Amino acid sequence: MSAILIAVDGWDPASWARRLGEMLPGHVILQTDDNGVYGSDEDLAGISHLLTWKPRSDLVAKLKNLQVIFSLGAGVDHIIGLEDLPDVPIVRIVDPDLTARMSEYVAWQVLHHHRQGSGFARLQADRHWKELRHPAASDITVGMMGTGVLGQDAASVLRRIGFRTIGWGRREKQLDGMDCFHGDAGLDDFLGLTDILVALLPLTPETKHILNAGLIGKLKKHGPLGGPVLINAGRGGSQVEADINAALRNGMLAGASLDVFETEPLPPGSPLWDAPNLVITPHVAAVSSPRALCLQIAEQIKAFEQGLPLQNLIDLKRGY
Ligand code: NDP
Ligand code: OXD
Repeated sequence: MSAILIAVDGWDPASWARRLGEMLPGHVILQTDDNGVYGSDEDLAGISHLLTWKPRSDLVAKLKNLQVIFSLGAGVDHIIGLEDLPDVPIVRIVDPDLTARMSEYVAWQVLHHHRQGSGFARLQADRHWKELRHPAASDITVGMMGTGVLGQDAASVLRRIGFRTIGWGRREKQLDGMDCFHGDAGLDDFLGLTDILVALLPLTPETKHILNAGLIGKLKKHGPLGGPVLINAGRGGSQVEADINAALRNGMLAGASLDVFETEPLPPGSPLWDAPNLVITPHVAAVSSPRALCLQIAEQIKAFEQGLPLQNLIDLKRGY
């Protein structure tokens, strides 16, 4: 019989354990206790399936019979860096509920900058009735950095509103409705056309610190928003926060929205908290319904146990 361990940091695993127990009768389900402890070494040695979000770095080495790892998020950087990672399949979340929520976040932030959300909030605080003008959406090019599951869906929502979209990825790709660029060779051309940059990249050695002053300096300078805007909902490790803070203060960026940070929670002393025209959200862009995600994982576990192939596997060599 399979034994499942739910090992998470910063969430209560109890509702996940209850739901999975209902969906997978007959399975042993262990979870992190209030002190973040998972179980005895003997219990851990019996675990076949690990469901995890930011596990302790020494955990997987104790799972001597592990057969599969499920990331409880779309990203897997919290797993890839673990010590003694065994050679087992790693599955990530690809789920319509998560995807829809990310597209909502991207549309919300793009529209916030397009329709001068911060400017109107300031005017309201001053009880000042004043019209601020905005360009047509069709005059603005949103550059999707990352044209995977999330980048493609968000781009289609933005196009429906009227924005022009272009994309940049690792590999050459053709997508309906957007010109695509790829690799180092395509990056500068992509940036030079981009008014609003939306980063939806996984964190890998190649994407670490990619959102830095050099990159910001290559975004389109004299666009309809008076300067480029950066939105990052991928991973905080892809950004250089000191550079983004400086760019917002010296006008290289007209605005930004960050959902992810180099250190989470963002430390109270970070200068980003009061950087001009920056929207900060606490890694909530696509917080998904545990019900939807548990159902999907339970289906995958059942399929795996019947010898059927797993879906949404990550490629360890590419790192995502
Ligand atoms: P996918 O794997 O479907 O897409 C990743 C995209 O990034 C692909 O287009 C890929 O290129 C591109 N990419 C990866 N490495 C590079 C590189 N070195 N250079 C250029 N492009 C690169 O992932 P998802 O769209 O599902 O998710 C993206 C990320 O969003 C997740 O990894 C996670 O970090 C983050 N996320 C954040 C959430 C939040 O709440 N803030 C919620 C969910 C996810 P190619 O197409 O060529 O493979
Ligand atoms: C994810 C996330 O990867 O929430 O799903 O960041």
